[in-house]
Amino acid sequence: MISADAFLRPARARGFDFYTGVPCSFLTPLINRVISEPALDYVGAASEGEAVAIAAGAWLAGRKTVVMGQNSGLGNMVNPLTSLNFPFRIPTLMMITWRGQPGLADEPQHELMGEITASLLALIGVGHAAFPKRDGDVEAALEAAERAMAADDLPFALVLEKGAVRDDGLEQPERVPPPRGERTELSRGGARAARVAVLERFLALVPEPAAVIATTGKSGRELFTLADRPQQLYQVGSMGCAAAMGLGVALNTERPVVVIDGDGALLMKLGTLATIGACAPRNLVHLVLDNGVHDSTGGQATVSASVDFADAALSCGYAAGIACDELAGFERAFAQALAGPKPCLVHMRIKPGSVANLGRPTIKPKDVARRFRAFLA
Ligand SMILES: Cc1ncc(C[n+]2csc(CCOP(=O)(O)OP(=O)(O)O)c2C)c(N)n1
Repeated sequence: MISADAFLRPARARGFDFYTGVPCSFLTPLINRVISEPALDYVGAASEGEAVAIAAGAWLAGRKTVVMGQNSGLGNMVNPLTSLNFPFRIPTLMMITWRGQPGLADEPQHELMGEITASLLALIGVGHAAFPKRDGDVEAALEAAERAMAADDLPFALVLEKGAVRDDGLEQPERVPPPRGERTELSRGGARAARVAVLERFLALVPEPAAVIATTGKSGRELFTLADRPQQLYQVGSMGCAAAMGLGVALNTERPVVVIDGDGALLMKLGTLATIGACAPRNLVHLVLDNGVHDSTGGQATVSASVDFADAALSCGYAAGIACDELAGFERAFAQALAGPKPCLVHMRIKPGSVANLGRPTIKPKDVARRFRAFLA
């Protein structure tokens, strides 16, 4: 057994000072120490997959990151680990607990994941090793993890057994909810615009220094086709993770950050609204292009017709929420979002459909990530 500081201090000396994750009782001593230590940043995520995406954003903005979670939450991480970190080659150190370790008496829900934790990590291409059990082993464990991440630019996991770290208590500030943000209603109920027309207006209005993250599917493909720029990142996979990545970026840059989301994608990870509301980055604009369907996969309806994303964002702590439709409404809404209090969500209702023979980003995700990172540096 080691103390949390015996690990966290040398990790910090190596630059690992951005932590995000979801608690597990095996992780309690480490997470509590991270939260209690003012020199370390910690973002409590709504899900472990969200944490992976937040960390990816923080890495793009130059941080060395650690994702913490239960092996049960490894299931939640599989999507971003395989379709975000892998194609974009984004490393992060992971601390994964080993509930259900064979031979350990544990709850039935951990039995299967306990058996397959190591093989699942291997299967998805995440290198892993045991979390150090003695103070004297910490440096070597960190060195090996850093070497592995430098070799393949991929995440590396340290797997924590029960009782690996001593509990030293928790000091955390009380969360004071912000006053409710302001709603602006700009919807006129007129003809809905096509996504590509909105993106054209977006490109005309977005300030040069702003970093832009586009959700998976046709949003990113249309944006790329209209204008490929180094400050744009197209999330080719990891559906629902654009906002979490945007949060990770926004918390670590002074630049404006704009996330272009889809209704289907946002509904997939709605919890991220609450994480963004709680972290309250003052530079984040969350633009939701709501066509009411999964347009990229053939137009199957989402449930967004009964969802007011501006109200949802305000209920989750955003400083502003704007509802709009029509191109003129979008222009006003986006200008207000850029100039006004943030985080701000702009809910723009659009019509389904895309352009014929739409292309895909021809630049590789790995290069998109490095170009974007250089832009932010
Ligand atoms: C986890 C996951 N599930 C499903 C898909 C397949 N998929 C790709 S884009 C898409 C639709 C996204 O819908 P929305 O966010 O509303 O954007 P739109 O296509 O309408 O622009 C789906 C279901 C995926 N890429 N990843």
